Amino acid sequence: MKRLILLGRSEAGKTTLTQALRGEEIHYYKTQDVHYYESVIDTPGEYAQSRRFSKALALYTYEADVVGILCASNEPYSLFPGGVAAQANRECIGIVTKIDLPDANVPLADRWLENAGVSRIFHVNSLKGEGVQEILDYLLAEDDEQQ
Ligand SMILES: Nc1nc2c(ncn2[C@@H]2O[C@H](COP(=O)(O)OP(=O)(O)OP(=O)(O)O)[C@@H](O)[C@H]2O)c(=O)[nH]1
Ligand SMILES: [Mg+2]
Repeated sequence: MKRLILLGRSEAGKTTLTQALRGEEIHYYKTQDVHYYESVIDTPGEYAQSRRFSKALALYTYEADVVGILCASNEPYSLFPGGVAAQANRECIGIVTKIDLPDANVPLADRWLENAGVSRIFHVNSLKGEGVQEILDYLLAEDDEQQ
């Protein structure tokens, strides 16, 4: 199984998705440093929001097989500049989170992630587990293809 690193602003839903991917009970936990698991690396949103700390995230991508750029469906603007995925020497996927929210604008989040240059996009509601299996299948399938 490939290891996925999750990047995105604070509150984007990285920790909740990490818990869903790992089959854990969902509980709120404010991420203050990088959490390194076998299949997922969970990062603090503040790292992505700070010019200085975002450099640390670039280094952490080397520890992963796939870079996951998260965008919540109700974010007011995208944190990720156009073409930023090209800066990673790993495959970059997009993940739209919180698709269940009443103010969700999934097509807009899709456009932002496409502009960032991701290879494909997943849609999740981590609280209900919706879309989570698709990410797991993708991480497992990629592994099979390599063998
Ligand atoms: N409705 C809904 N709420 C979600 C979803 N995913 C996460 N949340 C909520 O959004 C809030 C923030 O989620 P976190 O997973 O802690 O966000 P984070 O990206 O890890 O934030 P930082 O640790 O600050 O970087 C929590 O209250 C979650 O319950 C989702 O798919 N749907
Ligand atoms: Mg977190």
